Amino acid sequence: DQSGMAYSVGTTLDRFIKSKQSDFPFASGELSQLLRDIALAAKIVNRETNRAGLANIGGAFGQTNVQGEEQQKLDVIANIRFMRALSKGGEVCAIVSEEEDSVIDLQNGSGKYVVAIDPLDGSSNIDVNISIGTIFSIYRRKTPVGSPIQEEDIMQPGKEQVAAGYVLYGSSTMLVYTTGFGVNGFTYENSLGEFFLSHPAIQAPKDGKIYSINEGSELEWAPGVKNYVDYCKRSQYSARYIGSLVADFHRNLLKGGIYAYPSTQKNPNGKLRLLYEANALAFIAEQAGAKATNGTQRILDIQPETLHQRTPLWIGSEKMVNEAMGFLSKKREAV
Ligand code: P6P
Repeated sequence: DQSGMAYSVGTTLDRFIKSKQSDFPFASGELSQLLRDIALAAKIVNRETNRAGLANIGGAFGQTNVQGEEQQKLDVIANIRFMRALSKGGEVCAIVSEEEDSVIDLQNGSGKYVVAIDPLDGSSNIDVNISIGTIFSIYRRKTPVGSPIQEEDIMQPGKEQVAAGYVLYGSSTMLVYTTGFGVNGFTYENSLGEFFLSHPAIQAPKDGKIYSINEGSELEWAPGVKNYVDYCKRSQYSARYIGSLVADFHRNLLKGGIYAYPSTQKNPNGKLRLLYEANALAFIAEQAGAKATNGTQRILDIQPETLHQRTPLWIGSEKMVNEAMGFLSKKREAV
């Protein structure tokens, strides 16, 4: 934080956002409001997530949903909630969502911001009560406010992000975000309905002993990937792979570690999406002193070509990502 002022743990998200507005000398408070809108949607999705287990037997408790419809999938609900929060707020002109085939143009003549979002990643984990997450990126539109949305407003490289964050719906629900002045984590207190600053100025350990990769795909890996994973085993690292990107990323950010989703035969460009998964986490990683590449290039430098394009992702502690790149570039063979 430029003012160098330490923030007392326990301040609320609202107070924190307001206090940080001074980071943007020309801020008119729209980004602050947008962050509040996202936090509100996160609170609602958190409540729906907590109820998900019961919803499936909702009938037994007489809790059919208000429309009396068949219980929608939680990722559909999350998408509706975030889209509603983002369109109601008034600061957003366009949305790219994992759940929407094309760009949602809000026809909002005063909206300055474009949001790319994965409303609920890892939704296959919901039914088995594993942590899941929301991932979001915020950009300023390139073309004049009020003019029609153009491709250049949407296809921006990750380094153009104004803000990025994730919500982790886990043993406790956390909101972690950056506006380019460091990374701060907030923990949700259900009984008060508030996020409180719990992890100020997060800095990722430069090295770590945790590697996260789906070893079930080992036979599909390029040799460099196999050589790196063998190196992890010889180094007696711990394998931790939850199958939920936000949960794996968050643990590695705090404890030190690397998450890798390389290209495989099934997913030659990797599985994760550039616009609303890799870019947001890469911005956060770099702001926390960590690193994110696609195996050869910095994630934030990648010029997007298509809305839902996938990218291989190597993200986490700087030293671990650099070591992995050494194996991928064959500078280091398996010893
Ligand atoms: P695999 C969840 O579907 C997800 O997008 C990430 O959250 C997770 O890390 C990854 O895919 C798991 O994919 O192929 O290892 O099951």
